[in-house]
Amino acid sequence: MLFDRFDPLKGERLEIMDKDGRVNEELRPDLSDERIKELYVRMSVMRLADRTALNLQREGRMGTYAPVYGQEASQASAAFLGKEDWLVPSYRESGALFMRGVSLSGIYRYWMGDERGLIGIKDLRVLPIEVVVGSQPLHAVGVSWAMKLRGIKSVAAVYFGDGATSEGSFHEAMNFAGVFNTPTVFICQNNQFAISVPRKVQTRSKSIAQKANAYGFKGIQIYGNDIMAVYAAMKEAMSDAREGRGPRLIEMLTYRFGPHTTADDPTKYRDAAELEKNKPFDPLIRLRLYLSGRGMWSEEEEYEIMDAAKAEVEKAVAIAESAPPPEPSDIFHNTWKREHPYLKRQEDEMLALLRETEGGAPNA
Ligand SMILES: Cc1ncc(C[n+]2csc(CCOP(=O)(O)OP(=O)(O)O)c2C)c(N)n1
Repeated sequence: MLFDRFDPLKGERLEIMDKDGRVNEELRPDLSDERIKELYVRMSVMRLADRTALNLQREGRMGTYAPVYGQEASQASAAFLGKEDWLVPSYRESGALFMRGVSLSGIYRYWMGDERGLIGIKDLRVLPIEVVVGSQPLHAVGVSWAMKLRGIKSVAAVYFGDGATSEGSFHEAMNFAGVFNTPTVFICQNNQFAISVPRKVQTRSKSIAQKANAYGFKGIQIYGNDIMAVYAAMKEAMSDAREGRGPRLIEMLTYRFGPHTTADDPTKYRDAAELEKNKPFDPLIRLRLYLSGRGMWSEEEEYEIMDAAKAEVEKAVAIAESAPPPEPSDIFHNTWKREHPYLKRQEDEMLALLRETEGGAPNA
């Protein structure tokens, strides 16, 4: 069992496929080469879709965006959830949503400022995107506790960054999960930064994975750019949580190649040399090397994969951009099931203000 074998307190971490695409055969999980190829193709679309979002923002066609560049293998963990499970995302999870089956056009629409883009996610058992750092682990624990109380074998997998582990709500969630043995899988994508704050000043702990020990359940640190390690850790964690063996924490070591969001400039706080040092650990490069070694990848095929990806992404952009523009009131209507009196008051105030200013800026 991987969670017992790799002890974060001893500085042990799981890696199965190294940066050159070589596999530790003893640890090789039950992922067929066909499935690996399929994951490579979807992760390639994810990367192109991500870069396209960044370009759209730079062209003034999207509001803000939080890139996933470099974190594609960690984000692909969402492909290993069952239909009956819940995905609880932060703002960084466009790749995870995509792997879960949320439409790209919907994701684009959301980041273009139209919340209706993600209306359908509840049917996929995905919670709304959470921007308040560290708050969604509590939601995931609530959801998974509800599942447990109802006797439904469903796990809530919650995504957050290394910075989020400094929030009190993260610790409350971990404690509650431990005490009530909820079927929760905590996924920390440790991309080494919380905006400009490096991981090494975020916590004195040697790892984030070891924090699970304090709450009485198991944690593991893995190389999050290694899709085999991601799959193996997810499989064990999901099954343990589902079968009542306890919540699990997976720390996925990765690296954010791009900016935190389109609103910051990482060259102000990050050494160019550090970025270069991390580039060879790219999650897609190692997969390409692996597949190539198995005779399942060629440059010619890469062109085909990229052509198909380009068509898929362009179509999503066209759909998102042709959607009817949102009404100002839409921002109030897509989270709560029932009308919330506090939000209703805010909405009425906003509409009155808009009428007063005929849509122009108040006090203009
Ligand atoms: C409660 C709260 N405090 C501060 C912020 C501003 N903020 C947005 S993202 C972020 C950093 C989060 O870093 P991390 O948890 O490591 O996730 P990453 O963005 O690297 O994926 C901060 C401080 C916020 N959104 N919410």
